[in-house]
Amino acid sequence: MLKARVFKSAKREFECKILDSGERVVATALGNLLKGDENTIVVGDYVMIDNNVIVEVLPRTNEMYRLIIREQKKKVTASNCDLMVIVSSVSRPEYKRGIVDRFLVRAHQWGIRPLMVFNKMDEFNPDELDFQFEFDRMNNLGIECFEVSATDPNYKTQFLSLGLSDLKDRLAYKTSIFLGQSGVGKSRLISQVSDGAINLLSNEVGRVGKGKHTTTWSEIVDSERMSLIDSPGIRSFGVEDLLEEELITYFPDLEEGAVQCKFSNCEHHEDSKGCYFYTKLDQNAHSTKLKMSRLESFCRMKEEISQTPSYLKK
Ligand SMILES: Nc1nc2c(ncn2[C@@H]2O[C@H](COP(=O)(O)OP(=O)(O)OP(=O)(O)O)[C@@H](O)[C@H]2O)c(=O)[nH]1
Ligand SMILES: [Mg+2]
Ligand SMILES: [Zn+2]
Repeated sequence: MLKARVFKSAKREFECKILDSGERVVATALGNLLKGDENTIVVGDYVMIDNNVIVEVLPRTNEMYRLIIREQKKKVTASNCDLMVIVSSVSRPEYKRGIVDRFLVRAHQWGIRPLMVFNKMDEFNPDELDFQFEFDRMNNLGIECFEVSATDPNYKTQFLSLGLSDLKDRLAYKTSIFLGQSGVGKSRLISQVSDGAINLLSNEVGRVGKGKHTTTWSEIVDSERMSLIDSPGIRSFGVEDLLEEELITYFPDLEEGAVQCKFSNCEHHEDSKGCYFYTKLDQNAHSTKLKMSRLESFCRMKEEISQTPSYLKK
C-alpha cells in the first residue's frame, strides 16, 4: 500500500501523486468510499492506494465546503489546504470589499489562514480606490497583504512592504487555494508565483463548472515549490447556508462590540436603540470607519441569511 494525495478528481477517477516517489497514477476507489455523497473523495485528500485502487481516505485537517441547504448535504470541494489566497483587483473588475469579507467568513469557517493580494497594481489609480483604507482594513484583522502585478514580475511595491517575492516565499511548500472574483487575475498570478511552471491560462481550469451543480472536479497544480488550487468550485459568494447565530463568530473584530449593545438581538442599524457601534464609538475616527465598513458587510450577510427559512437548515 502506498500513501498518495489526490490532485485531480473526475467522477470516479482520481489522479493521485504518490508521496514517496512523486509518481502520478490514475486510481479508482472502493465503492463504499463513493457512496451517498458525490464528493467523498476530493482534491487534497491523502489516501492509501493498493494496486491503483483507493482503499482509504485519511482524516482531513480541514475542508473547503458549502452546505447545500435544500438537499441537506455538505458539498466539499477540497481538503487539507494551508492557505487561502484572496485575490483582488485594484482596477477592473472593481475592488469589492463585500466579497473579500465573504471569503474571510469562509476562511474562519473552514479553518484556513487567509492572505490578501492586491493585484493589478500596475493599473492603480488613486482616484478610483482608497488603497490605504482597504489595506488598513485587512491589516487591522491581522491579515498579511501583498502588493503585486501579475503581468509585471518586476513591479516594485509602492505602498506595502510585501510584494511578489514575499508571496512566493509564503506559498513555498504549502497547499494554497486561490479565490477571487472572475477576472481579478488568479490564473495569471498562479503562473507568476510558480515562475511559469504552472500555466492555467491555456488549460482553462475554472471554466468548466459554471452552473451550480456541474462543478464536480477541481485540480491541484504544483511546481517543485508549491501546490495551488485555482478552484472552479467556489464561484458563488452567497452565505445563505450559514446559521444566523454563528455569523458573528466569523467577525471576531465585531463580536466584542456586539455583546455590548443594549439588546442582544440588536440589528446594529443607525436607529437601533443602544447600539454599541453607533452610540459608543467616535464616528469620525479612522478606526471606527474601518469597523463600520466591516459592520456593513456583516449586516448585509445577516440579512441574506435571514431570508433563507431556517427549517431548510436543519
Ligand atoms: N494590467 C494587468 N492585467 C492583469 C493583471 N493580472 C491579470 N491581468 C489580466 O486580467 C485578465 C484576467 O486574468 P485571469 O488570470 O484570467 O483572471 P482570473 O481571476 O483567473 O479569472 P477567472 O478564471 O475568470 O476567474 C487577463 O487578461 C490578464 O492578463 C495585472 O496584474 N495587471
Ligand atoms: Mg482563471
Ligand atoms: Zn448593535
